[in-house]
Formats: sequence, structure tokens, C-alpha cells
Amino acid sequence: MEEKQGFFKRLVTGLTKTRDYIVSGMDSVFSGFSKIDDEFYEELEEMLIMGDLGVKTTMKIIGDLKKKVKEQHVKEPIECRQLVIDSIKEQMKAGDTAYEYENKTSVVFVIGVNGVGKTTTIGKLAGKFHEQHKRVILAAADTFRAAAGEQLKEWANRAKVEMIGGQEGADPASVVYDAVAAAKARKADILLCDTAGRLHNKKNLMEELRKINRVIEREYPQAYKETLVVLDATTGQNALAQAKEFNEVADITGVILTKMDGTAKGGIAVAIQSELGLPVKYIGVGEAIEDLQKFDADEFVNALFYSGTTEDE
Ligand SMILES: Nc1nc2c(ncn2[C@@H]2O[C@H](COP(=O)(O)OP(=O)(O)O)[C@@H](O)[C@H]2O)c(=O)[nH]1
Ligand SMILES: [Mg+2]
Repeated sequence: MEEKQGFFKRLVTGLTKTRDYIVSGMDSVFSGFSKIDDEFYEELEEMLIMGDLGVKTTMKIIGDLKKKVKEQHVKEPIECRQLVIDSIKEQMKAGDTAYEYENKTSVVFVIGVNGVGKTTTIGKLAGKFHEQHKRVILAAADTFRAAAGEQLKEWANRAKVEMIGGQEGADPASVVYDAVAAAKARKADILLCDTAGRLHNKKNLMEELRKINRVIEREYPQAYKETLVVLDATTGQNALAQAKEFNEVADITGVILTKMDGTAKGGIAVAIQSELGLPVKYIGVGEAIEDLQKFDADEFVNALFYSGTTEDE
């Protein structure tokens, strides 16, 4: 229970900027209007869009709110607060947020453009799984820059797991081949593959992923495959666009949204689930190894609209 509270507290803290921005803005709309009229709806709509919830999702939320206001004969703007919260939760019901891979022999591909936080996130995941006494192997399949392998190696040491790498410029598929051999030899539970995301060349990326997939299919058919796309929440609508593009070239099974601690654009989590139907599986709320959390839509919205204090009592 205590751990659960600490967990929620970290989430609340991580979402401070988004909350200060969207929620305080919304609250000023709820308390600043004396009646529910067109102007009220327009202001609320603007707040939601500025909070990066996306135009489509915002329209659904406003439409839903108008319907409820009518049906339930709501008169006071402040009563709309809870209705909006419920509606956001409703919009976020994306497919089921499964974590099956965690309990299977699995290969996890982590893809995404440069700088979004792939390597960091792999380090955090490795730390989590290692703590759960799972046998983890990292594959440094981002061979584009030598520094990428070194950075992953640091994370491997921090998480106390093994890493398989290759020379700078080596074929990523050959690194994955070696990593699969190691995973089989050590009876690893989870093989986490870091990749170099070069979305500017879709054809190359597609080719590369296909080649890697062929290696897995041939060498490790028994493994459960998970493909997670990492998106930087601070980029707002841009993150949504990247998710769409990656979804066209790979079978994305989930999204990891990083840097939620450093942005007022945390509302993007709502847009991704609502508009793309892709489940957000984890969020990054800081740079340390423990700053990765499983994503729960209800908990996320509760933390976003939390109005208590996170100071230690
Ligand atoms: N504040 C914050 N920074 C993060 C988070 N995730 C990653 N970063 C930082 O983002 C930068 C890029 O991360 P990196 O893992 O190298 O990205 P990659 O190019 O996708 O592998 C690093 O400085 C990380 O410390 C997060 O959740 N919060
Ligand atoms: Mg990297």
C-alpha cells in the first residue's frame, strides 16, 4: 500500500507541469463562468486543445459533455469538472494494455527517432526486470554511432544485466543474431533490442526491421514479440505524427511516452490512445532508473486532476 502511494506520488509529481498548465486552465474556466453557455464550451475546448489532447479527442469530449449536461440537467459550470474527467477516461479506453511479454520468453524491439529516450528506457526496463529476478539481455542494435553502444553499456552495468554489442557500423541484424544466440544459451527471459531510429528514411527503416524480423523468425521462433515505439511527450503533436508513421512500417504493440516530467504536453497520452488506439504501456517521468511507470489511464487522469498535496505529511 505504501509502495502504491509512493508510486502515485511520483506520478503526480511527474505530471506537475501538465497539471499546472491544463488543469489549472480548465479549473479557471469551471470557476470563471457563471453559466454553461457557448462561450464556456469554447473556452474549455481551447484549453483541451492547448493541452495537446488533440482536436478529434477534444471534440469528442466536448460533445460528450454537452450530452451529459443536457441529460442530467447540469446547471453549474463547476459540476462539469467531474464530467470532463470521466469523459477523458472514457476516450482513453484503447485496446487492452497487455504486459504478457513480461511473463514470457520474449524479444522486445524498441524503436523511435533519435533522442526520444529509447536507450534510457531500455536501461530502466532492464533494471525493473532484473529486480524481478528475470534474466535480461540487451542488444545494442543501434550501431549507427559508437556512442550509442557505450551509452547502453552504462545502462547495462547500472541495471546489472548483460549486453551484446557490435562494432560501429555493424549490421544491426547481425547484432540481433548474436544477441539471440546469447539469449538462448543463457535461457534469458527477455531480450531488449535498442535500435537506431531513422524515420527520415522510411524505406531503409522498413528494410532494417524486416531483416531483423527474419533473423528472429528463423533463430528464435518460440519468442514472443513486442514492438514498442518511444515518443517524446515534450514534442506534443509531433509525437502523435511519429506514432502514426511508425505504425505504418511496423506492427506496434505499444507506446512508451518519455519526459512526462518535463512538459506541459502530457495530454498527448490521451490523444495517442484516443486517436490511434495504440495503448500507452509505460511513461517516463525522469532520468533515473526508477523513473519509468506502467501506464494506467484511470490513474493517469486521477494524477493529472489531483488537487491534494504531494508534500510528506
Ligand atoms: N526528464 C526526462 N528525460 C529523459 C526521459 N527519458 C529519457 N530522457 C533523456 O533524454 C535524452 C535522450 O535519451 P536517449 O535514451 O539517449 O534517447 P535515444 O536517442 O532515443 O536512445 C537523455 O538525456 C535522457 O536522459 C524522461 O522520462 N524524463
Ligand atoms: Mg539511443
